[in-house]
Amino acid sequence: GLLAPAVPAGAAPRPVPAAPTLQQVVPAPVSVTPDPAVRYRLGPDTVVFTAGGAEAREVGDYLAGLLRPSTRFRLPVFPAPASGPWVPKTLPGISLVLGGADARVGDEGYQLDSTATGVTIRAAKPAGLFNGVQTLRQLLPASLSGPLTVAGGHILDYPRYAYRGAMLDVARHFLPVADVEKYIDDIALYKVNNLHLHLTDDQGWRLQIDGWPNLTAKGASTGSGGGPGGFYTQAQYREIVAYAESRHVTIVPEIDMPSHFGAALASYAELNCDGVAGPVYTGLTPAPRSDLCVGKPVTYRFIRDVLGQVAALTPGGYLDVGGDEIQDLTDEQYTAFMKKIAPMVAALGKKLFGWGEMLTATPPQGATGEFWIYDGTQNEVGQASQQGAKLIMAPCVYTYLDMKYAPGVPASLGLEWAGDISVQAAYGWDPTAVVPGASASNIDGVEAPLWTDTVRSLDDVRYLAFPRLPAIAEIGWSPQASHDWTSFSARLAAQGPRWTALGVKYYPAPEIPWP
Ligand code: TNX
Repeated sequence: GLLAPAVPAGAAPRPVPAAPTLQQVVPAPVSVTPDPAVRYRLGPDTVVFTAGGAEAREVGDYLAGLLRPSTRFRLPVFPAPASGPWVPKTLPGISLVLGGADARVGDEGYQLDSTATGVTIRAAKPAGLFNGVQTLRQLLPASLSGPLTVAGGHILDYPRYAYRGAMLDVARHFLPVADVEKYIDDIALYKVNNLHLHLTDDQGWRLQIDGWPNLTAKGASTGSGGGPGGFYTQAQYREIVAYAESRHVTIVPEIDMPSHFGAALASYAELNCDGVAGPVYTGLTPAPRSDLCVGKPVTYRFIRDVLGQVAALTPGGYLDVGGDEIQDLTDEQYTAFMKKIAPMVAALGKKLFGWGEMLTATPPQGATGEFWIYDGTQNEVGQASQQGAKLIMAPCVYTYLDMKYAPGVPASLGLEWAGDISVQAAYGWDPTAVVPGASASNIDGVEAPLWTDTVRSLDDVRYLAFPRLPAIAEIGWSPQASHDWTSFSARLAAQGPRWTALGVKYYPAPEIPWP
């Protein structure tokens, strides 16, 4: 007949995969205390209790929604009050409790107790509950089938850095909303809490701006390599922001200036110093015309309008104005430009964010610079941090996910200007040792950028990000004292089947002992 049996008659039964141990978590938790005498087994009667109001309830609904399709369990979500003498220490089932956690968990940490009767996650804030749920997911078998046991014991966990970021360049190659949302889910599994969207560049302008229709009519019409382009309407951008919020991820929007401004220049003749708009550039960086016209008043009217709309659409605290790779402007012009832009961002109630070069030009107090290149500016970046600038570490030689893994790998994807970056290289660095003279207390975190000059699809993004993104996520989350390649590579190996179950096609790096 047409319907072949799923398992051929006489085939050996599939081996039941071993349940993960309590230590098998990426990023490594701060402290893990296994109790081998007990374990919790999820079953058809398991209930999800949430205590702490609507925000705890949302995390409970999210968890149940993740588990229901494969387990076929009902997993009802019941609210329970956060405190009160009658609330048992551990409710039977999975309990997500806001309040009563160890003070060390802070805003994003959690504690997890796994016993014979259930798993309880406690946190001070909803983001902590959400992060605890990411840990719980990794403690369940990747396939979410077979016996669903969670190893017994106790975890106490909180991040080393408040900012763990991934950057996605949707300018060079546009990615539709659904793909961005999938990437948000991908990064949230590793407790990455910021998605930096590179929304504009020479090859494309990807956000609709009211009053400037050519930005999307022309500026979004193509991309790197001359593809079809695309853009987000403001409603779609809001949808991405809301989806990210539901995953406790903050969107950091970047409008790159004063260079990498070519798509805007191509869209409006008046923005060009010579009053002539050329075509949208579709080649590789650098583009022939990239710097905006610093001497024209319309430039600042345009920027004020754009930044105002982006700020209004974005609840997160950061507004990223790029500031990288100046082509023709003098240092004086660049500095004068940034001195005009910084107060605009402040007036919009946002924190100024930009690439490392920006810290050479702006008053460092209150500004955040993303360090990426060793071009001689790194000493100035270190000095700026001593004067109060905040740093995000994205050193290109370790964190640039668009670099190849090895010569010719992958064959038709990725660049090599910052070298090849193996998984071990992506894991082999410490944020405090990157920028000479950097003030350790002003390092806010790490980021893994993914430029899409050669990257065309979500599958491409995932093949480059996995397995390197979890390496950088661990550097951002886990205590430096736990940094250990042998431990990491073993824990990373256990993620492979998870990615397969989630439909993520990853690079099976030879240095990882995949199961
Ligand atoms: C450098 S990193 C760039 C990007 C390119 C990338 C390609 C940075 C701030 N600028 O414009 O896409 O190289 O790897």
